[in-house]
Amino acid sequence: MIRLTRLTLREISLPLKEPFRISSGEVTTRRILLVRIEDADGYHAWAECVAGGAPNYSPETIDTARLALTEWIAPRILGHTIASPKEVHDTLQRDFRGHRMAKAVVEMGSWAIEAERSESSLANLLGGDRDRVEVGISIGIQDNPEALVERAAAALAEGYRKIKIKIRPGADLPYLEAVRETLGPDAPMMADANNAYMLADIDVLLAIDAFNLIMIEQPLAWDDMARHADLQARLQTPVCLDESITSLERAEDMLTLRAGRIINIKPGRVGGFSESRAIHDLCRKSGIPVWCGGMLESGIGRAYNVALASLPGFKIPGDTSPSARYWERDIVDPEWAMDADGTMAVPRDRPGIGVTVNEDRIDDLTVWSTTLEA
Ligand code: OSB
Ligand code: MG
Repeated sequence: MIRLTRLTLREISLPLKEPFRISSGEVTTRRILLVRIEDADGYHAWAECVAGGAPNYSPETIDTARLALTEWIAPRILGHTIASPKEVHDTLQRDFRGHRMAKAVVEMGSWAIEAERSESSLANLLGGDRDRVEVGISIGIQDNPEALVERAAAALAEGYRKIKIKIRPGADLPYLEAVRETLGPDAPMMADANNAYMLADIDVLLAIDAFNLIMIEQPLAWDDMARHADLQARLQTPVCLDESITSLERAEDMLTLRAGRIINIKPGRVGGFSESRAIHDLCRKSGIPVWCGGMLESGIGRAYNVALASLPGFKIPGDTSPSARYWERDIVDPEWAMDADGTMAVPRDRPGIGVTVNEDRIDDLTVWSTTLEA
């Protein structure tokens, strides 16, 4: 039984070590919405909403999430006795369209509360069965192929098990070619286009096929399925869907239409852990590998991603890079670290999210804060 009594919403501003550019936009300083969730018995958990400052990845933003949390999510949840985190999910879906990132922060936070209450690690509570997860890196669009090669080679040398390269028209073939040439034919490379192409760009997409990538992530429109099916039929390289998979039903559609062969699961994008696990289970049954994506999370959001990535169907290294890849100083202790073999420890021996939240540092970074109570 869970009875949440207080949600404290805070926006913090955390500068990235270097700007992160994708085909649809650039982030220099990450605006991050954190939520501190408290229950009637005095347990609490911090959770992170993955929405960004602008609607270039999904229609949601920090500001729409604040509105949804304040107006619709908090009133449905606060003060109500709820049997399980899954019931939080169901309660938030009923006659309530969209706003999945805003819903996810409360749904995932309620899993963390449940973990605290049962003195279980989040990973164990979710059904994770690994002590370490394999880590990949997502490298933003660079000014020229040489700059990209330098970063990709450094990442491979650091031990990363998957090198994801952001691409867009004008920063694709020569960039991928240069990296493949330097890293060698067996280096684990993939590309992520964040919707930058159309079917009319088929010649470029067919040329990308020659680079022997593990996958190409979301080449076409953010909400498309049918055209991805058309494209997948013409490509050797597996298509991986990210933006298009907003629910279990969309994952089913991908399977039915053969619109892709791999799914990037971001729990925030699909409304939380209940839906993430359902997608994971479906994919496992269907022989579709999944991996855990990232949204430039702070150490709090990263804790949730690492816990999810410890589930058995997560067969491909995730975008769960260590804290130091993003921030001068993270907001959790210890910071997330990667070993030289490109793996990260899953904190399965600690109850809750597995790291200590540095509340003083959060105070220093806070832009605004508001408390909602039952
Ligand atoms: O498409 O996976 C994406 C970051 C922001 C928005 C979308 C994406 C990304 C990344 C970064 O690729 C992954 C990470 O957190 O390192
Ligand atoms: Mg992506």
